[in-house]
Amino acid sequence: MSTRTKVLLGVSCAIVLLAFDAFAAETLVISQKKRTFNPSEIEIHKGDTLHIANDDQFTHQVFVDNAGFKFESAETDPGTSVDIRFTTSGSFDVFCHIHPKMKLHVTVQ
Ligand SMILES: [Cu+2]
Repeated sequence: MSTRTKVLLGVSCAIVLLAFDAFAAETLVISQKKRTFNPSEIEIHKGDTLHIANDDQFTHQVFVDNAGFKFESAETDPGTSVDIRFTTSGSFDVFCHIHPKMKLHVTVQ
Protein backbone atom coordinates (compact mmCIF):
# COMPACT_ATOMS: atom_id res chain seq x y z
CA MET A 1 0.00 0.00 0.00
CA SER A 2 1.47 3.37 -0.97
CA THR A 3 1.82 6.19 1.55
CA ARG A 4 -0.75 8.18 -0.41
CA THR A 5 -3.28 5.33 -0.18
CA LYS A 6 -2.64 4.99 3.55
CA VAL A 7 -3.22 8.72 4.06
CA LEU A 8 -6.41 8.63 2.01
CA LEU A 9 -7.63 5.62 3.97
CA GLY A 10 -6.89 7.37 7.25
CA VAL A 11 -8.73 10.53 6.17
CA SER A 12 -11.73 8.48 4.98
CA CYS A 13 -11.95 6.68 8.32
CA ALA A 14 -11.80 9.99 10.19
CA ILE A 15 -14.64 11.41 8.07
CA VAL A 16 -16.79 8.31 8.63
CA LEU A 17 -16.18 8.51 12.41
CA LEU A 18 -17.05 12.23 12.48
CA ALA A 19 -20.23 11.64 10.49
CA PHE A 20 -21.22 8.78 12.78
CA ASP A 21 -20.60 10.91 15.86
CA ALA A 22 -22.75 13.76 14.53
CA PHE A 23 -25.73 11.44 14.19
CA ALA A 24 -25.16 9.32 17.28
CA ALA A 25 -28.27 9.31 19.45
CA GLU A 26 -27.81 10.53 22.98
CA THR A 27 -29.43 9.63 26.27
CA LEU A 28 -30.21 12.62 28.47
CA VAL A 29 -31.12 12.37 32.13
CA ILE A 30 -34.15 14.09 33.64
CA SER A 31 -34.73 13.94 37.37
CA GLN A 32 -38.11 13.86 39.06
CA LYS A 33 -37.68 15.55 42.42
CA LYS A 34 -40.04 17.48 44.70
CA ARG A 35 -42.83 16.71 42.24
CA THR A 36 -41.09 18.52 39.37
CA PHE A 37 -39.10 17.52 36.32
CA ASN A 38 -35.56 18.87 36.42
CA PRO A 39 -34.80 20.37 34.00
CA SER A 40 -38.38 21.26 33.04
CA GLU A 41 -37.44 22.09 29.44
CA ILE A 42 -35.02 20.35 27.11
CA GLU A 43 -34.00 20.42 23.46
CA ILE A 44 -32.96 17.12 21.96
CA HIS A 45 -32.39 15.56 18.55
CA LYS A 46 -34.55 13.04 16.77
CA GLY A 47 -33.60 9.56 18.00
CA ASP A 48 -32.44 10.74 21.44
CA THR A 49 -33.70 9.11 24.60
CA LEU A 50 -34.79 10.79 27.82
CA HIS A 51 -33.90 8.75 30.88
CA ILE A 52 -36.40 9.94 33.48
CA ALA A 53 -35.25 8.99 36.95
CA ASN A 54 -37.57 9.07 39.93
CA ASP A 55 -35.27 10.72 42.50
CA ASP A 56 -38.26 11.64 44.63
CA GLN A 57 -39.91 10.13 47.67
CA PHE A 58 -43.18 9.84 45.75
CA THR A 59 -44.41 7.42 43.12
CA HIS A 60 -44.58 9.05 39.68
CA GLN A 61 -45.66 8.17 36.17
CA VAL A 62 -44.91 9.69 32.76
CA PHE A 63 -47.04 10.08 29.68
CA VAL A 64 -47.06 11.95 26.38
CA ASP A 65 -50.36 12.49 24.61
CA ASN A 66 -49.53 14.23 21.34
CA ALA A 67 -51.16 13.69 17.95
CA GLY A 68 -47.81 12.56 16.54
CA PHE A 69 -46.48 10.67 19.54
CA LYS A 70 -48.00 8.84 22.50
CA PHE A 71 -46.26 7.23 25.45
CA GLU A 72 -47.59 5.85 28.71
CA SER A 73 -45.45 4.39 31.47
CA ALA A 74 -46.48 2.32 34.44
CA GLU A 75 -46.20 3.95 37.85
CA THR A 76 -42.56 4.39 38.82
CA ASP A 77 -41.48 3.93 42.42
CA PRO A 78 -38.73 6.05 43.96
CA GLY A 79 -35.34 4.85 42.70
CA THR A 80 -36.69 3.54 39.40
CA SER A 81 -36.67 5.14 35.93
CA VAL A 82 -38.35 5.24 32.55
CA ASP A 83 -36.74 5.71 29.13
CA ILE A 84 -38.59 7.53 26.34
CA ARG A 85 -37.09 7.63 22.85
CA PHE A 86 -38.28 10.49 20.64
CA THR A 87 -38.26 9.56 16.97
CA THR A 88 -40.39 12.44 15.65
CA SER A 89 -39.48 16.13 15.42
CA GLY A 90 -41.74 18.62 17.16
CA SER A 91 -42.82 19.93 20.55
CA PHE A 92 -43.98 17.53 23.22
CA ASP A 93 -45.15 17.83 26.81
CA VAL A 94 -44.44 15.05 29.25
CA PHE A 95 -46.81 14.83 32.22
CA CYS A 96 -47.41 12.70 35.30
CA HIS A 97 -50.91 11.28 35.85
CA ILE A 98 -50.41 11.31 39.63
CA HIS A 99 -49.24 14.95 39.85
CA PRO A 100 -51.02 16.96 37.14
CA LYS A 101 -48.85 20.05 37.76
CA MET A 102 -45.69 18.20 36.71
CA LYS A 103 -44.69 19.14 33.18
CA LEU A 104 -41.61 18.67 31.05
CA HIS A 105 -41.43 20.46 27.72
CA VAL A 106 -39.40 18.64 25.07
CA THR A 107 -38.36 20.14 21.74
CA VAL A 108 -37.14 17.51 19.29
CA GLN A 109 -35.10 18.84 16.36
CU1 LIG B 1 -45.68 12.50 39.67
